[in-house]
Amino acid sequence: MAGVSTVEESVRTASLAVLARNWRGSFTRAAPRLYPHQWSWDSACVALALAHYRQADAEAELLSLFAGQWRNGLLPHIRFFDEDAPYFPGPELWESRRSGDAPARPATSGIVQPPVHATAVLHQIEYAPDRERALRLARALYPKLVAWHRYLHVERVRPGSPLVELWHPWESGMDNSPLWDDALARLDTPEARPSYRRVDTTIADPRERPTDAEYDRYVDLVARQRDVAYDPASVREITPFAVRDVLFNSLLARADGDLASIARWLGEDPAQPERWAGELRAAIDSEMWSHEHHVYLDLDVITGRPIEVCTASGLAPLFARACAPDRVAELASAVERFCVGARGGPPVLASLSPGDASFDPRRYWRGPVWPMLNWVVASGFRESGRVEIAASLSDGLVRLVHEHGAFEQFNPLDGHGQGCAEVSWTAALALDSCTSHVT
Ligand code: 9WN
Repeated sequence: MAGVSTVEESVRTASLAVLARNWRGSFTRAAPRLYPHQWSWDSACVALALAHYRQADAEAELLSLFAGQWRNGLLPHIRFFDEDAPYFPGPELWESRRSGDAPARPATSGIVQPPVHATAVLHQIEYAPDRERALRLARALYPKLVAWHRYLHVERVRPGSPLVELWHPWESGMDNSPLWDDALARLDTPEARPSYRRVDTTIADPRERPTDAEYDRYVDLVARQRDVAYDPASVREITPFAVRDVLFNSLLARADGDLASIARWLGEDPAQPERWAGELRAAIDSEMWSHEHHVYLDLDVITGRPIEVCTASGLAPLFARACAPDRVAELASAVERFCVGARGGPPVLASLSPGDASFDPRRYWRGPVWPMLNWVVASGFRESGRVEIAASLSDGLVRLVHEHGAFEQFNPLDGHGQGCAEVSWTAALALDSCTSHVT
Protein backbone atom coordinates (compact mmCIF):
# COMPACT_ATOMS: atom_id res chain seq x y z
CA MET A 1 0.00 0.00 0.00
CA ALA A 2 1.37 3.46 -0.91
CA GLY A 3 2.44 5.73 1.98
CA VAL A 4 0.08 8.47 3.19
CA SER A 5 2.05 11.36 1.74
CA THR A 6 2.29 9.75 -1.72
CA VAL A 7 -1.44 9.07 -1.70
CA GLU A 8 -2.20 12.60 -0.56
CA GLU A 9 0.04 14.12 -3.19
CA SER A 10 -1.64 12.13 -5.90
CA VAL A 11 -5.19 12.91 -4.65
CA ARG A 12 -4.32 16.60 -4.43
CA THR A 13 -3.12 16.66 -8.03
CA ALA A 14 -6.05 14.62 -9.35
CA SER A 15 -8.62 16.70 -7.42
CA LEU A 16 -7.23 19.99 -8.68
CA ALA A 17 -7.41 18.57 -12.20
CA VAL A 18 -11.09 17.58 -11.77
CA LEU A 19 -11.91 21.06 -10.45
CA ALA A 20 -10.04 22.67 -13.34
CA ARG A 21 -11.97 20.57 -15.89
CA ASN A 22 -15.29 21.53 -14.29
CA TRP A 23 -14.42 25.22 -14.16
CA ARG A 24 -16.64 27.23 -16.55
CA GLY A 25 -14.91 30.62 -16.35
CA SER A 26 -16.96 32.02 -13.47
CA PHE A 27 -18.25 28.98 -11.60
CA THR A 28 -17.62 25.26 -11.19
CA ARG A 29 -20.30 22.96 -12.58
CA ALA A 30 -21.22 20.34 -10.01
CA ALA A 31 -20.43 17.49 -12.43
CA PRO A 32 -19.88 17.24 -16.19
CA ARG A 33 -23.16 15.76 -17.46
CA LEU A 34 -25.43 14.94 -14.54
CA TYR A 35 -25.17 18.39 -12.89
CA PRO A 36 -24.20 21.04 -15.47
CA HIS A 37 -25.14 24.10 -13.33
CA GLN A 38 -24.05 25.64 -10.02
CA TRP A 39 -25.34 23.96 -6.85
CA SER A 40 -25.34 25.89 -3.60
CA TRP A 41 -23.62 23.65 -1.06
CA ASP A 42 -21.39 21.94 -3.64
CA SER A 43 -20.21 25.37 -4.66
CA ALA A 44 -19.46 26.48 -1.10
CA CYS A 45 -17.33 23.34 -0.65
CA VAL A 46 -15.48 24.07 -3.88
CA ALA A 47 -14.76 27.66 -2.79
CA LEU A 48 -13.58 26.43 0.60
CA ALA A 49 -11.10 23.99 -0.92
CA LEU A 50 -9.91 26.35 -3.65
CA ALA A 51 -9.04 29.11 -1.12
CA HIS A 52 -5.59 27.60 -0.71
CA TYR A 53 -4.90 27.07 -4.41
CA ARG A 54 -6.96 29.35 -6.71
CA GLN A 55 -8.10 32.26 -4.56
CA ALA A 56 -9.43 34.42 -7.40
CA ASP A 57 -11.56 31.55 -8.70
CA ALA A 58 -12.86 30.74 -5.20
CA GLU A 59 -13.93 34.37 -4.99
CA ALA A 60 -15.63 34.25 -8.42
CA GLU A 61 -17.38 31.02 -7.41
CA LEU A 62 -19.02 32.64 -4.38
CA LEU A 63 -19.91 35.86 -6.21
CA SER A 64 -21.52 33.85 -8.99
CA LEU A 65 -23.66 31.91 -6.54
CA PHE A 66 -24.77 35.02 -4.67
CA ALA A 67 -25.74 36.68 -7.97
CA GLY A 68 -28.73 34.31 -7.80
CA GLN A 69 -29.77 35.40 -4.29
CA TRP A 70 -33.37 36.55 -3.87
CA ARG A 71 -34.39 39.88 -2.38
CA ASN A 72 -35.78 38.16 0.73
CA GLY A 73 -32.35 36.60 1.36
CA LEU A 74 -33.14 33.11 0.00
CA LEU A 75 -30.05 31.62 -1.60
CA PRO A 76 -31.36 29.19 -4.21
CA HIS A 77 -30.13 25.62 -4.37
CA ILE A 78 -29.38 25.91 -8.10
CA ARG A 79 -28.17 28.86 -10.11
CA PHE A 80 -28.81 27.97 -13.75
CA PHE A 81 -26.52 28.77 -16.67
CA ASP A 82 -27.09 28.55 -20.41
CA GLU A 83 -25.36 25.20 -20.68
CA ASP A 84 -26.06 22.83 -23.55
CA ALA A 85 -26.44 19.85 -21.25
CA PRO A 86 -30.04 19.17 -20.17
CA TYR A 87 -31.05 18.96 -16.49
CA PHE A 88 -34.43 18.21 -14.96
CA PRO A 89 -35.96 20.13 -13.28
CA GLY A 90 -34.71 23.19 -15.16
CA PRO A 91 -35.92 26.82 -15.04
CA GLU A 92 -39.17 25.93 -16.84
CA LEU A 93 -40.43 23.84 -13.92
CA TRP A 94 -39.33 26.26 -11.23
CA GLU A 95 -40.62 29.47 -12.85
CA SER A 96 -38.80 31.33 -10.09
CA ARG A 97 -39.95 34.68 -11.51
CA ARG A 98 -43.39 33.99 -10.10
CA SER A 99 -41.88 35.31 -6.88
CA GLY A 100 -41.38 39.05 -6.74
CA ASP A 101 -38.27 38.30 -4.66
CA ALA A 102 -36.45 36.34 -7.38
CA PRO A 103 -33.95 38.23 -9.54
CA ALA A 104 -34.88 38.93 -13.17
CA ARG A 105 -31.70 37.10 -14.09
CA PRO A 106 -30.18 34.57 -13.55
CA ALA A 107 -32.78 31.81 -13.49
CA THR A 108 -32.72 29.86 -10.24
CA SER A 109 -34.58 27.17 -8.35
CA GLY A 110 -36.95 28.28 -5.57
CA ILE A 111 -35.67 26.22 -2.63
CA VAL A 112 -32.47 26.17 -0.57
CA GLN A 113 -29.62 23.85 0.38
CA PRO A 114 -27.51 23.64 3.56
CA PRO A 115 -25.73 26.92 4.38
CA VAL A 116 -21.98 26.27 4.18
CA HIS A 117 -21.28 29.69 2.67
CA ALA A 118 -20.16 31.72 5.71
CA THR A 119 -17.88 28.80 6.55
CA ALA A 120 -16.39 29.03 3.04
CA VAL A 121 -15.93 32.81 3.32
CA LEU A 122 -14.24 32.56 6.73
CA HIS A 123 -11.96 29.94 5.18
CA GLN A 124 -10.86 32.51 2.55
CA ILE A 125 -9.92 34.96 5.31
CA GLU A 126 -8.08 32.38 7.36
CA TYR A 127 -6.28 30.43 4.65
CA ALA A 128 -6.16 32.18 1.26
CA PRO A 129 -2.71 33.56 0.42
CA ASP A 130 -3.86 37.18 -0.06
CA ARG A 131 -5.68 38.16 3.15
CA GLU A 132 -6.46 41.72 2.07
CA ARG A 133 -8.21 40.39 -0.99
CA ALA A 134 -10.13 37.85 1.10
CA LEU A 135 -11.26 40.62 3.46
CA ARG A 136 -12.51 42.67 0.50
CA LEU A 137 -14.55 39.67 -0.61
CA ALA A 138 -15.89 39.18 2.92
CA ARG A 139 -16.84 42.86 3.07
CA ALA A 140 -18.79 42.55 -0.21
CA LEU A 141 -20.53 39.33 0.85
CA TYR A 142 -21.20 40.14 4.50
CA PRO A 143 -24.62 41.83 4.02
CA LYS A 144 -25.68 39.04 1.65
CA LEU A 145 -24.66 36.38 4.16
CA VAL A 146 -26.55 38.18 6.93
CA ALA A 147 -29.64 38.37 4.69
CA TRP A 148 -29.31 34.64 3.88
CA HIS A 149 -29.04 33.64 7.54
CA ARG A 150 -31.84 36.04 8.50
CA TYR A 151 -34.11 34.44 5.87
CA LEU A 152 -33.47 31.02 7.47
CA HIS A 153 -33.84 32.19 11.08
CA VAL A 154 -36.97 34.22 10.39
CA GLU A 155 -38.86 32.50 7.55
CA ARG A 156 -38.02 28.89 8.36
CA VAL A 157 -39.11 28.75 12.00
CA ARG A 158 -42.38 28.40 13.88
CA PRO A 159 -43.17 29.63 17.39
CA GLY A 160 -41.64 27.51 20.13
CA SER A 161 -38.30 26.56 18.59
CA PRO A 162 -35.36 28.27 16.84
CA LEU A 163 -34.71 25.11 14.76
CA VAL A 164 -35.18 25.86 11.07
CA GLU A 165 -37.34 23.69 8.84
CA LEU A 166 -37.10 22.29 5.33
CA TRP A 167 -39.92 22.11 2.82
CA HIS A 168 -38.44 19.72 0.27
CA PRO A 169 -36.11 16.69 0.47
CA TRP A 170 -33.81 18.45 -2.01
CA GLU A 171 -33.30 21.17 0.60
CA SER A 172 -31.56 18.67 2.87
CA GLY A 173 -29.08 17.74 0.15
CA MET A 174 -29.78 14.09 1.13
CA ASP A 175 -32.60 13.69 -1.33
CA ASN A 176 -33.90 10.14 -0.92
CA SER A 177 -32.67 9.44 2.60
CA PRO A 178 -35.07 7.16 4.51
CA LEU A 179 -35.39 10.14 6.84
CA TRP A 180 -38.09 11.43 4.51
CA ASP A 181 -40.01 8.21 3.80
CA ASP A 182 -42.85 8.73 6.26
CA ALA A 183 -43.24 12.42 5.49
CA LEU A 184 -43.35 11.72 1.74
CA ALA A 185 -45.76 8.83 2.24
CA ARG A 186 -48.25 11.35 3.61
CA LEU A 187 -48.37 13.18 0.30
CA ASP A 188 -51.41 12.24 -1.72
CA THR A 189 -50.22 9.95 -4.43
CA PRO A 190 -50.88 11.79 -7.66
CA GLU A 191 -53.71 10.07 -9.57
CA ALA A 192 -51.77 10.30 -12.77
CA ARG A 193 -48.03 10.82 -12.79
CA PRO A 194 -47.24 14.50 -13.27
CA SER A 195 -46.02 14.94 -16.80
CA TYR A 196 -42.26 15.38 -16.91
CA ARG A 197 -39.24 13.52 -18.21
CA ARG A 198 -36.30 12.65 -16.00
CA VAL A 199 -32.84 13.24 -17.43
CA ASP A 200 -30.78 11.84 -14.53
CA THR A 201 -31.70 8.22 -15.22
CA THR A 202 -30.49 8.53 -18.83
CA ILE A 203 -27.04 9.56 -17.54
CA ALA A 204 -26.53 7.62 -14.30
CA ASP A 205 -27.53 4.06 -13.47
CA PRO A 206 -31.21 4.30 -12.40
CA ARG A 207 -30.48 1.92 -9.51
CA GLU A 208 -28.18 4.58 -8.07
CA ARG A 209 -30.82 7.34 -8.25
CA PRO A 210 -34.11 8.04 -6.43
CA THR A 211 -37.13 6.10 -7.70
CA ASP A 212 -39.86 7.46 -10.02
CA ALA A 213 -42.32 7.44 -7.10
CA GLU A 214 -39.94 9.72 -5.18
CA TYR A 215 -39.53 12.00 -8.18
CA ASP A 216 -43.31 12.29 -8.53
CA ARG A 217 -43.40 13.64 -5.00
CA TYR A 218 -40.41 15.92 -5.53
CA VAL A 219 -42.14 17.46 -8.55
CA ASP A 220 -45.42 17.68 -6.68
CA LEU A 221 -43.76 19.58 -3.81
CA VAL A 222 -42.14 22.02 -6.25
CA ALA A 223 -45.53 22.63 -7.90
CA ARG A 224 -47.18 23.37 -4.54
CA GLN A 225 -44.54 25.98 -3.67
CA ARG A 226 -44.57 27.46 -7.17
CA ASP A 227 -48.37 27.78 -6.97
CA VAL A 228 -48.04 30.11 -3.98
CA ALA A 229 -45.24 32.03 -5.70
CA TYR A 230 -42.71 30.72 -3.16
CA ASP A 231 -44.12 33.07 -0.53
CA PRO A 232 -42.62 31.75 2.74
CA ALA A 233 -45.66 32.45 4.93
CA SER A 234 -47.92 30.63 2.44
CA VAL A 235 -45.59 27.68 2.01
CA ARG A 236 -45.31 27.30 5.78
CA GLU A 237 -49.09 27.09 5.90
CA ILE A 238 -49.75 24.71 3.01
CA THR A 239 -46.75 22.41 2.91
CA PRO A 240 -47.38 18.76 3.82
CA PHE A 241 -43.60 18.31 4.12
CA ALA A 242 -41.92 20.21 6.98
CA VAL A 243 -38.95 18.73 8.83
CA ARG A 244 -36.23 19.97 11.15
CA ASP A 245 -33.07 18.32 9.96
CA VAL A 246 -30.01 17.71 12.14
CA LEU A 247 -27.46 18.21 9.36
CA PHE A 248 -29.01 21.41 8.03
CA ASN A 249 -29.38 22.96 11.50
CA SER A 250 -25.86 21.91 12.47
CA LEU A 251 -24.34 23.45 9.35
CA LEU A 252 -26.35 26.61 10.01
CA ALA A 253 -25.24 26.83 13.67
CA ARG A 254 -21.64 26.37 12.52
CA ALA A 255 -22.09 28.99 9.78
CA ASP A 256 -23.68 31.42 12.28
CA GLY A 257 -20.59 31.10 14.45
CA ASP A 258 -18.39 31.60 11.38
CA LEU A 259 -20.45 34.65 10.40
CA ALA A 260 -19.76 36.11 13.85
CA SER A 261 -16.02 35.53 13.25
CA ILE A 262 -16.29 37.28 9.88
CA ALA A 263 -18.02 40.21 11.60
CA ARG A 264 -15.12 40.49 14.05
CA TRP A 265 -12.59 40.45 11.19
CA LEU A 266 -14.53 43.27 9.51
CA GLY A 267 -15.06 45.34 12.65
CA GLU A 268 -18.83 44.71 12.49
CA ASP A 269 -20.97 43.87 15.52
CA PRO A 270 -21.05 40.05 15.92
CA ALA A 271 -23.93 40.07 18.44
CA GLN A 272 -26.71 38.94 16.08
CA PRO A 273 -24.90 35.95 14.50
CA GLU A 274 -23.58 34.97 17.94
CA ARG A 275 -27.14 34.97 19.26
CA TRP A 276 -28.34 32.87 16.34
CA ALA A 277 -25.50 30.38 16.86
CA GLY A 278 -26.05 30.13 20.61
CA GLU A 279 -29.81 29.57 20.36
CA LEU A 280 -29.49 27.02 17.61
CA ARG A 281 -26.72 25.03 19.32
CA ALA A 282 -28.76 24.84 22.52
CA ALA A 283 -31.89 23.75 20.63
CA ILE A 284 -30.03 21.08 18.66
CA ASP A 285 -28.65 19.61 21.87
CA SER A 286 -31.89 19.79 23.84
CA GLU A 287 -34.53 19.06 21.17
CA MET A 288 -32.77 16.62 18.84
CA TRP A 289 -30.72 14.34 21.09
CA SER A 290 -32.10 10.82 21.39
CA HIS A 291 -31.35 9.07 24.70
CA GLU A 292 -32.57 5.87 23.11
CA HIS A 293 -30.50 5.93 19.92
CA HIS A 294 -27.44 7.85 21.20
CA VAL A 295 -27.35 10.13 18.14
CA TYR A 296 -29.28 13.26 17.16
CA LEU A 297 -32.59 12.73 15.35
CA ASP A 298 -34.57 14.82 12.85
CA LEU A 299 -38.01 16.08 13.82
CA ASP A 300 -41.20 15.95 11.79
CA VAL A 301 -42.93 19.30 12.23
CA ILE A 302 -46.32 18.04 11.02
CA THR A 303 -46.54 15.12 13.47
CA GLY A 304 -44.47 16.81 16.17
CA ARG A 305 -42.51 13.55 16.54
CA PRO A 306 -38.84 12.61 16.16
CA ILE A 307 -38.04 10.74 12.95
CA GLU A 308 -36.76 7.41 14.24
CA VAL A 309 -34.18 6.84 11.52
CA CYS A 310 -30.49 6.91 12.45
CA THR A 311 -28.24 8.23 9.72
CA ALA A 312 -24.61 9.37 9.81
CA SER A 313 -25.94 12.94 9.73
CA GLY A 314 -27.00 12.35 13.36
CA LEU A 315 -23.33 13.00 14.24
CA ALA A 316 -23.22 16.41 12.53
CA PRO A 317 -23.80 18.53 15.70
CA LEU A 318 -20.11 17.91 16.48
CA PHE A 319 -19.32 20.28 13.59
CA ALA A 320 -21.71 22.85 15.06
CA ARG A 321 -19.86 22.70 18.41
CA ALA A 322 -23.27 21.96 19.88
CA CYS A 323 -22.44 18.88 21.96
CA ALA A 324 -21.69 18.67 25.67
CA PRO A 325 -18.52 16.58 26.44
CA ASP A 326 -20.47 13.47 27.49
CA ARG A 327 -22.39 13.60 24.21
CA VAL A 328 -19.10 13.75 22.30
CA ALA A 329 -18.10 10.54 24.06
CA GLU A 330 -21.42 8.90 23.11
CA LEU A 331 -21.02 9.96 19.49
CA ALA A 332 -17.47 8.58 19.48
CA SER A 333 -19.02 5.20 20.35
CA ALA A 334 -21.95 5.61 17.93
CA VAL A 335 -19.67 6.27 14.94
CA GLU A 336 -18.86 2.55 14.75
CA ARG A 337 -22.43 1.83 13.64
CA PHE A 338 -21.91 3.74 10.40
CA CYS A 339 -18.31 2.75 9.66
CA VAL A 340 -17.55 0.63 6.65
CA GLY A 341 -14.03 -0.17 5.51
CA ALA A 342 -12.99 -1.25 2.08
CA ARG A 343 -10.66 -4.24 2.31
CA GLY A 344 -9.20 -3.51 5.71
CA GLY A 345 -8.35 0.13 4.87
CA PRO A 346 -9.33 3.02 7.14
CA PRO A 347 -13.08 3.35 7.68
CA VAL A 348 -15.52 5.74 6.05
CA LEU A 349 -19.10 6.52 6.99
CA ALA A 350 -22.01 4.91 5.19
CA SER A 351 -24.93 7.33 4.92
CA LEU A 352 -27.12 4.75 6.67
CA SER A 353 -26.06 2.04 9.07
CA PRO A 354 -25.61 -1.30 7.26
CA GLY A 355 -27.73 -2.79 10.04
CA ASP A 356 -30.75 -0.61 9.17
CA ALA A 357 -33.71 -2.30 7.45
CA SER A 358 -33.76 0.42 4.74
CA PHE A 359 -30.03 0.05 3.97
CA ASP A 360 -29.38 -0.21 0.24
CA PRO A 361 -25.73 -0.07 -0.90
CA ARG A 362 -26.62 1.41 -4.30
CA ARG A 363 -29.61 3.66 -3.77
CA TYR A 364 -28.13 7.15 -3.41
CA TRP A 365 -28.61 8.48 0.17
CA ARG A 366 -29.86 5.13 1.54
CA GLY A 367 -26.45 3.58 2.27
CA PRO A 368 -23.68 4.78 -0.06
CA VAL A 369 -20.70 6.72 1.28
CA TRP A 370 -20.99 10.47 0.61
CA PRO A 371 -17.83 12.56 0.95
CA MET A 372 -19.67 15.54 2.48
CA LEU A 373 -21.05 13.55 5.42
CA ASN A 374 -17.65 12.02 6.00
CA TRP A 375 -15.96 15.44 5.88
CA VAL A 376 -18.46 17.11 8.27
CA VAL A 377 -18.21 14.33 10.85
CA ALA A 378 -14.40 14.05 10.55
CA SER A 379 -14.08 17.83 10.99
CA GLY A 380 -16.46 17.69 13.97
CA PHE A 381 -14.45 14.99 15.72
CA ARG A 382 -11.18 16.85 15.01
CA GLU A 383 -12.51 20.05 16.52
CA SER A 384 -13.90 18.15 19.52
CA GLY A 385 -10.42 16.80 20.29
CA ARG A 386 -11.06 13.28 18.95
CA VAL A 387 -8.22 13.55 16.48
CA GLU A 388 -7.73 9.81 15.99
CA ILE A 389 -11.28 9.22 14.81
CA ALA A 390 -11.02 12.33 12.64
CA ALA A 391 -7.72 11.29 11.05
CA SER A 392 -9.00 7.83 10.35
CA LEU A 393 -12.22 9.04 8.63
CA SER A 394 -10.30 11.63 6.69
CA ASP A 395 -7.72 9.08 5.58
CA GLY A 396 -10.54 6.72 4.60
CA LEU A 397 -12.05 9.34 2.28
CA VAL A 398 -8.71 10.21 0.71
CA ARG A 399 -7.91 6.55 0.03
CA LEU A 400 -11.36 5.93 -1.45
CA VAL A 401 -10.91 8.79 -3.92
CA HIS A 402 -7.34 7.67 -4.62
CA GLU A 403 -8.43 4.14 -5.49
CA HIS A 404 -11.65 4.85 -7.36
CA GLY A 405 -11.70 8.49 -8.46
CA ALA A 406 -13.84 11.55 -7.60
CA PHE A 407 -17.20 9.77 -7.79
CA GLU A 408 -20.41 11.22 -6.43
CA GLN A 409 -20.86 8.41 -3.92
CA PHE A 410 -19.20 5.09 -3.15
CA ASN A 411 -20.57 1.63 -2.60
CA PRO A 412 -20.30 0.97 1.15
CA LEU A 413 -19.57 -2.74 0.66
CA ASP A 414 -16.71 -2.70 -1.84
CA GLY A 415 -15.93 1.02 -2.30
CA HIS A 416 -16.55 1.24 -6.03
CA GLY A 417 -17.69 4.61 -7.42
CA GLN A 418 -21.40 5.23 -8.10
CA GLY A 419 -23.63 7.97 -9.51
CA CYS A 420 -21.18 9.75 -11.77
CA ALA A 421 -17.47 10.50 -12.04
CA GLU A 422 -15.56 13.79 -11.91
CA VAL A 423 -17.78 15.31 -9.24
CA SER A 424 -16.61 18.73 -8.07
CA TRP A 425 -17.47 18.60 -4.39
CA THR A 426 -15.98 15.12 -4.01
CA ALA A 427 -12.75 16.48 -5.49
CA ALA A 428 -12.98 19.60 -3.30
CA LEU A 429 -13.49 17.71 -0.04
CA ALA A 430 -10.80 15.16 -0.86
CA LEU A 431 -8.50 18.09 -1.69
CA ASP A 432 -9.33 19.81 1.60
CA SER A 433 -8.70 16.55 3.45
CA CYS A 434 -5.13 16.54 2.15
CA THR A 435 -4.50 20.24 2.69
CA SER A 436 -2.69 21.43 5.76
CA HIS A 437 -4.68 24.17 7.50
CA VAL A 438 -1.86 26.30 8.79
CA THR A 439 -1.93 30.05 8.27
C1 9WN B 1 -30.91 17.74 -6.66
C2 9WN B 1 -25.38 18.29 -6.88
C3 9WN B 1 -26.51 17.76 -6.01
C4 9WN B 1 -26.12 17.71 -4.50
C5 9WN B 1 -27.17 16.98 -3.68
C6 9WN B 1 -27.41 15.60 -4.30
C7 9WN B 1 -27.86 15.75 -5.76
C8 9WN B 1 -29.68 16.89 -7.02
C9 9WN B 1 -30.11 15.77 -7.95
O1 9WN B 1 -26.84 16.45 -6.48
O2 9WN B 1 -29.10 16.43 -5.78
O3 9WN B 1 -30.48 18.90 -5.98
O4 9WN B 1 -30.48 16.07 -9.10
O5 9WN B 1 -30.10 14.60 -7.54
O6 9WN B 1 -28.34 14.87 -3.57
O7 9WN B 1 -26.73 16.85 -2.35
O8 9WN B 1 -25.99 19.02 -4.03
O9 9WN B 1 -24.20 17.56 -6.65
